[in-house]
Amino acid sequence: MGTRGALGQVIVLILLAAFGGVVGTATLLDTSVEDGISPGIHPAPLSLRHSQAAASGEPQAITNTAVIAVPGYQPMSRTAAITITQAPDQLDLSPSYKVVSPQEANYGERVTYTVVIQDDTDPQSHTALLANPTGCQELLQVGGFEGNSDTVFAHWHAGEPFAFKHQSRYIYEGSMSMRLHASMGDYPDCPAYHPYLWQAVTIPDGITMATTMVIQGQQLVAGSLAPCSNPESSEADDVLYLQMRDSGGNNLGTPQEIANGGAPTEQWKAFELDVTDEADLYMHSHPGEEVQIYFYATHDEDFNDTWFYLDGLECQMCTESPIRLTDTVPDGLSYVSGTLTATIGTVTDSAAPTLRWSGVLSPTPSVTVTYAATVSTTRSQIITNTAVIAAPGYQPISRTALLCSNSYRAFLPRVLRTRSCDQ
Ligand SMILES: [Ca+2]
Ligand SMILES: [Ca+2]
Ligand SMILES: [Ca+2]
Repeated sequence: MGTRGALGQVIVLILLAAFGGVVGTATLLDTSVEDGISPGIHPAPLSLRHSQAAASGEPQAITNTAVIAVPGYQPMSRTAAITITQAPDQLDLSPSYKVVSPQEANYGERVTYTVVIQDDTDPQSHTALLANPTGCQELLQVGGFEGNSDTVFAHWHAGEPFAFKHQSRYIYEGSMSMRLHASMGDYPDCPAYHPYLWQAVTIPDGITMATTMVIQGQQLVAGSLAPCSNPESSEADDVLYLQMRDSGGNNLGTPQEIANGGAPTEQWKAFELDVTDEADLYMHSHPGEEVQIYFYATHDEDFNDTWFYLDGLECQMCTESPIRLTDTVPDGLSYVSGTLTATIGTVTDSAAPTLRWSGVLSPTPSVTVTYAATVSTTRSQIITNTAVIAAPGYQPISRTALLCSNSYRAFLPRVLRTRSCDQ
């Protein structure tokens, strides 16, 4: 799109849409030097995340506006409209197969089964599927700190006394945000503060697997205005962290740094932290219970002090629909305990001889599942071993491997036995 802009030059703004948080590009084509921007193309990288949950196959219009600000001129905006069509949920698992090695074995001998589940869905559909995991939920309450203190602190716990403030000096959205004081307190004692801010969120029931948990928001770093602090100070010694904790306040994993006082820009900056690993084990063993999203700031108790501001906090938990494999080891074979493995996803053999795998085939489009069995029959027979692959909304498919057991007992002409085992 091209427009003659208020700055007197032709400005062309190109917005390339991208799925799933892939970085797109906004480009300025500027033909004038009068505004202080040299002529040419000025790429401005930006990240676009298609997070709306459009129905499958339904076009969805998205308008994206860029604001161009040049010193001495009125800011101007240019808009690009794109339409994203959520790809139909297509899975093509037809290349999946199952094999056994060796294909002939006698009583007591060990064989290895391999099931490869392969998705041949075209990559474009795959990307769109990735961008719209099923079942995302926002877990935080009043993440923008709007409302009066009673509303905010009905959900948030903050401390220690005087080390935080629900305030409006800096706001990213709405009229309020939260401040944590990595600083000394007031005269005459100038106590060292240890500020914290946390909210407990409940893990939804039914969370099984392929779950992601991401905490994002806006942070701003500024020098402390406390009377004990050195004026305009702030320093990298002062650090704002996020720590996941269990419902009893015990740490889950290690803290992640959000910001430090080394660059007191007084500008809001977005942050995004993946806490899936920290929360994952706990979530699976404690469905329906709480975890604490715990922010805290440290400082080195000198008088170069930093105040951290937080706003627009979100905690998104997303669950993708897994694909499931069920493989029951048939009579005549005995599963070798502990041999079930998979290259991705989760396996369980607790219900052996029924073996299970589940996981998501994105971005990796295939998984290899293997296990070992020993021949437990003394009969000469063809043992048919079938795996069933199921995905939500699809007809299950099955894949079979044939094993010829105790073939030396088959007093049949070899040509017949061979034909039977190779069919
Ligand atoms: Ca706010
Ligand atoms: Ca210091
Ligand atoms: Ca300090």
